[in-house]
Amino acid sequence: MQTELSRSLGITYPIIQGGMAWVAEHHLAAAVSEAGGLGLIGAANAPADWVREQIREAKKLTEKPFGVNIMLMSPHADEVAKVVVEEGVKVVTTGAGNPEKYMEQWKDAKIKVIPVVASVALAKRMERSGADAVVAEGCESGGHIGESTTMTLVPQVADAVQIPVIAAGGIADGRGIAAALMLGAKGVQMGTCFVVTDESQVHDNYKERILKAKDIDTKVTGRSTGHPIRTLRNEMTKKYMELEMQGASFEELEYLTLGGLRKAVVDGDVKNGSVMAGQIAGMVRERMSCQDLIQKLVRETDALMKGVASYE
Ligand code: TUI
Repeated sequence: MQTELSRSLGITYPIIQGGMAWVAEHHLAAAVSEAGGLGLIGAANAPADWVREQIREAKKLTEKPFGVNIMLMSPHADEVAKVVVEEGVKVVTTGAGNPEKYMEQWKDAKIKVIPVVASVALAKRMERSGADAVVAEGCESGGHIGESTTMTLVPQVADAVQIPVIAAGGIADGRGIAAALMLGAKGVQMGTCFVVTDESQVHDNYKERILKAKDIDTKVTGRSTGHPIRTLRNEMTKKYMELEMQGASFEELEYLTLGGLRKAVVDGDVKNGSVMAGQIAGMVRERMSCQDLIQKLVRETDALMKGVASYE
């Protein structure tokens, strides 16, 4: 399953674990990298010192490359951008914004830079700024999302840029990976299926909600505030929709989703917290180790790719 992407990143399989806020910490990232994929530490809104510590802890668990995802709306983004250079991180992905102002310092440090984009325009701009690849993330994803679906975004981004495209959003098995490769992707990024792995440190209640989710169980809050966030439906999403109808303030609405992520991940309050998950949650049915998950994904993808010459 080697592609130009896996070769350039020095990983065995072109499978990246999403840099999920509060979820993607060093145990998970190291386990994914050890299993042959690329693990990411999600810096989210965390202070730079926390990110530095996570990088150092991950290095104790794996000698393989891993990366850091920088959430560009974070008040700590500038500092975190320096920490990844100082700590010799191999790969940086970015989300929820345009990372242009950091590009030079990262390229100078020989970091592979992979912005997450939700549009062709940003993908082209990132290529011009020197990005090594882009993640084209469809709105099937959990968390902060754009407008386009994976099915429509990935081939349009693949046509628009020369650098490798990584597909994200709605992928959780070999069929999804093979489909992404057919759309022109050279790799995939997956989030929801890694949340339920043995090495993921999220509260058991969170894992159970994903494992029991049905196909239509996610909701998108914040379309009106300009910060659309996909989560599993619960009391929080119900309250959000009610408040939104009543014309609640931006701050009040934001607090409900973003402040609630910690509540769900750490405290296990999956009723009132923000249980971010993608639309593919309905298909995520089993708990297993990162090693077993990645081996299963590779087996399934291999079997499908070998049969692509047939319509049967
Ligand atoms: O970033 C994500 N997913 C996320 S981030 C998050 S935590 C959060 N905290 C505070 C505020 C908002 C979120 C939970 N989930 N995915 C990557 C992603 N990036 N999806 C969409 C985008 C995106 C959207 C618009 C990237 C760039 C963009 O426009 C940038 C520009 O300036 O043109």
